[in-house]
Amino acid sequence: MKLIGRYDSPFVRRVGISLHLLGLPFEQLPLSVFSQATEVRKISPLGRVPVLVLPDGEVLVDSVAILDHLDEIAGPERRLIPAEGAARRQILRTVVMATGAADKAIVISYERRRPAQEQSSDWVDRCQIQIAAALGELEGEAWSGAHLAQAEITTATMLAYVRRVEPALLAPGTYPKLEKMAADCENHSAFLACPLPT
Ligand SMILES: N[C@@H](CCC(=O)N[C@@H](CS)C(=O)NCC(=O)O)C(=O)O
Repeated sequence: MKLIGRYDSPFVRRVGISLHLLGLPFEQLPLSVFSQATEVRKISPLGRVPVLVLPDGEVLVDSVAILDHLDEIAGPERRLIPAEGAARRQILRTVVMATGAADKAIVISYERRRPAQEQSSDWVDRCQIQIAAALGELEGEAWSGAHLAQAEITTATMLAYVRRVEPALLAPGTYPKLEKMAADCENHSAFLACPLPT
C-alpha cells in the first residue's frame, strides 16, 4: 500500500499511525498538497490528502474511507472503531469532535497563508471558538490511558496539530486529561513511527 501525504496533516498522520498500529506494511509518498499539487492530483483529482493506494491500484480518498477499509482488513478483534452498537456511536462521536477541531485548525492555517490585509480576524475568532468548544467536550471524555484505538489516535493527532498552529488554545494545564492522554500516545511506537515534521 502507498500512503500519499505528509505527517504535518493530522488526517494523514492518523492514517499512518493506524497502519502502524495494525501492523499493515505501507510506503509513504510525502507529497505536499501545495508545492506538489500536480503530482497529488495525478493520483487523486481532488488534490487532497490522505490518499491510500491499495496493492491492486484501487485509490481510497479521505481518512474516513481509508480508516473504514483498514478496520475491515483488521477484522473484528483488532479494528480501531467498534463495528456496531452504542460503543461505535460513542467512539464516532469522539472522533467527529476531534476531526471537527482539526478541520477548524486547518481553516485557520489556510487563512494565515493569505496576504495579511485579506485575512479575517472574525473568521479566525469563530474557528478558535469552535476548536475550544470541541476541546472542552473532549476533555470531559473518560480517557482510560490503557487502550490505544481510533478515539485516542484521532484526538492526539488533532492536539499535536492545534499545538502547532494555535498554541495559545492549548496553554499547559487547560486540558489536563487530554494532555496526559496525548503525551502517552506520542510515546507509543506507532506515533513515534509517524513524527511531525520539524
Ligand atoms: N475530510 C478529509 C480532510 C483532509 C484534509 O483536510 N486534507 C488537507 C491536508 S490536512 C488537504 O488535503 N488540503 C488541501 C486542500 O484541501 O486543497 C479527511 O478526513 O481526509
